[in-house]
Amino acid sequence: MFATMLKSVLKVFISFLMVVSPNLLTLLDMGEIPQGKTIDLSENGEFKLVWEDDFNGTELDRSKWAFSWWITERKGGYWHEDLVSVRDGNLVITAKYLDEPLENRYYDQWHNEIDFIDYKPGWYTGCITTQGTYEQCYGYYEVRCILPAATGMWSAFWMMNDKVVNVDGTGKDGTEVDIFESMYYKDHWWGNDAVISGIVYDGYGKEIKNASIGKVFVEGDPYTEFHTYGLEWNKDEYIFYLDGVETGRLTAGGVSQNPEYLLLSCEFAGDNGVQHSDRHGTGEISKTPEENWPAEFIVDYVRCYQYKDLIK
Ligand SMILES: [Ca+2]
Ligand SMILES: [Ca+2]
Repeated sequence: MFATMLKSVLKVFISFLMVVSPNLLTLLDMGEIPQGKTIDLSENGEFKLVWEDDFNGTELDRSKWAFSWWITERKGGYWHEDLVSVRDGNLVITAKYLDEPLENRYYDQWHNEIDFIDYKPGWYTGCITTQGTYEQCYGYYEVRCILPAATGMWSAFWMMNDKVVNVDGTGKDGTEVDIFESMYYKDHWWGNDAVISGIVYDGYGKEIKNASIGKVFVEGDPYTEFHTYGLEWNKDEYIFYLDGVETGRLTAGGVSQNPEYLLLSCEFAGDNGVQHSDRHGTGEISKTPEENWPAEFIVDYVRCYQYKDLIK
């Protein structure tokens, strides 16, 4: 009851802040699902399937995916390939606390360390990417998945290229496109059955720019049911989809005109491998209730389409 009241009061307060700051509007939008257009992936439509992984094997197909070896210690935890598996037709990225640290097999370019960073006891999960195996400019991208169910979990299907850090006042060189991010599980004070979608460009320093369509509410329970999250990307705009229906569009900064790679990841908010929610507000992870752990990000498939008229 108190939590509900607190939530209502905060919503009013946030609504007031939105008037003051348009950035908060994009960050904290609490609107309904917009009724946009429906994506047409039929043979008669404008798209052709050009790349997919249905995760039908018994291990990750390394011709399609790389483990994200370029970064090992990640925010409030560690990424490790042992937390990534394929079973029952799905990719499973597991998240859990380990008292016994795993061996770090990778040189960490992100931290410019000469030696491997020693992993410590802490929160472990994984990330896979098509960097170096599949990159594409424009098209339609879709994931079908169940989100990890625990406060503090931060799963995402997103795109990047190496020009995202290039500060030129635009996103045309490269833009981080967060097709969906799930960082507010429904136990969180303003969590619910929703994800957020948005873009980031001009790096991650003081020049960082971002835009978001805000919260997108899922009809049903994204933590126990499969839903699809999609992005249509053409030279003029990004169009986000939930279960095949448009949820919003973004054009800020100009749309990326360069190929980008895909990432599927789980993260924990924090710094230097230590979990805390201060910077991203995902909520503190708790080892209890024990039934929350291990949490699993379950992915049925990833599909990439291209506009037929862009295929030579
Ligand atoms: Ca730029
Ligand atoms: Ca599958």
